[in-house]
Amino acid sequence: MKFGIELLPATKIEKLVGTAVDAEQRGFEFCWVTDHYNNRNVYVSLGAIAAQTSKLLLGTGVTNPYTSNPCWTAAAIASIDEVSDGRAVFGIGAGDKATLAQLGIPWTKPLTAVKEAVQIIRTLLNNEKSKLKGQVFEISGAKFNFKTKRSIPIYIGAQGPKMLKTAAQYGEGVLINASSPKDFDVALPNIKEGCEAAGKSLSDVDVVGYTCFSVDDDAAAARKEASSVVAFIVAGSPPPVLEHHGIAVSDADKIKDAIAKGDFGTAFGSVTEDMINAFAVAGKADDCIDRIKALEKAGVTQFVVGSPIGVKKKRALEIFGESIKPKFG
Ligand code: F42
Repeated sequence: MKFGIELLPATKIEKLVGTAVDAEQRGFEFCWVTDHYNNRNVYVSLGAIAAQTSKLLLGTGVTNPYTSNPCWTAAAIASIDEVSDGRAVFGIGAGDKATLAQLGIPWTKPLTAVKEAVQIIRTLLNNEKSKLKGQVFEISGAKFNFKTKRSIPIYIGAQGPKMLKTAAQYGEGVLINASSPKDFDVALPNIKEGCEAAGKSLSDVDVVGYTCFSVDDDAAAARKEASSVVAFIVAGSPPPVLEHHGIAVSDADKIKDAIAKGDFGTAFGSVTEDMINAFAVAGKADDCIDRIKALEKAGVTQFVVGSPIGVKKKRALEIFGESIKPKFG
């Protein structure tokens, strides 16, 4: 099992860099920085982290094909690879419909947009000329003025069946926002289909569990900390996903309504133990180890600790380094 950490540049970049340095020392191999236009910029964050770390692989976790042209994005990740001395990994997903709507950007053909963007970006990163008359992008001969030194692995964020297949077919890795083995049981056949379409084996694809994670010395405190993130996941989950986890749609609606009204006390207070079990990896170190082992059995090859990580991030990373990582060779 490989381990990664998700960082949100909602906090000062200086603080983000501190957490990344800590994560590197605690044995994480990947650092994924999220991309939302209303947070600090993902590439500036990755560049700052690159300057203070030496081993961590640094990725966009994830960018999208819409807020910047794929050629611009390709140059941005190539620049991160240069300043980090070959440590960049590139993560892209469809982006968030509601956020893009705020920017006046229509979410046109998201699956096609990701596919075409990956094609354009890979060509440029291979120091070749990109020419594509696609359904979303029309690139009439783009080429870098500089050379990249190596091929940067491409990871695709995916939830839906078609995107999962596409991710396995066109990418070196698939980033799945899920914390329960049940979700990977559903995802894996699609990933295998994508591998078959590309003539590669499942072991060629890094299957990443991008989880809601919370560890603490006090299990109840860790689970309570996770409940605020779980509330938003439950509110945003479609009925089939809720039903798959045995969660009543009416219970989820209660949380959704409370969030819409800004009544976060009710929303977070309505999160049940079953919801936490379905949408988070939370508890003491041993609880988390058991769940990570179950995820490994279900096919996960990289485990990413995502928000909230713990009650106190610093202590959570200590627990990870001292008690969790050593259990995975
Ligand atoms: N989104 C962000 O904006 N920022 C982040 O930092 C971020 C991180 C992140 C990390 C992991 C992860 O898994 C997702 C993450 N996301 C982040 C969310 C991501 O950007 C996507 O919103 C999310 O992954 C949802 O994508 P999805 O896999 O569910 O794909 C959507 C587009 C979908 O509907 N897929 C369908 C499917 O079956 O997979 C296919 C839809 C389809 O076929 N569309 C057709 C097409 O050509 O695009 C068009 C159909 C038509 O009617 O026109």
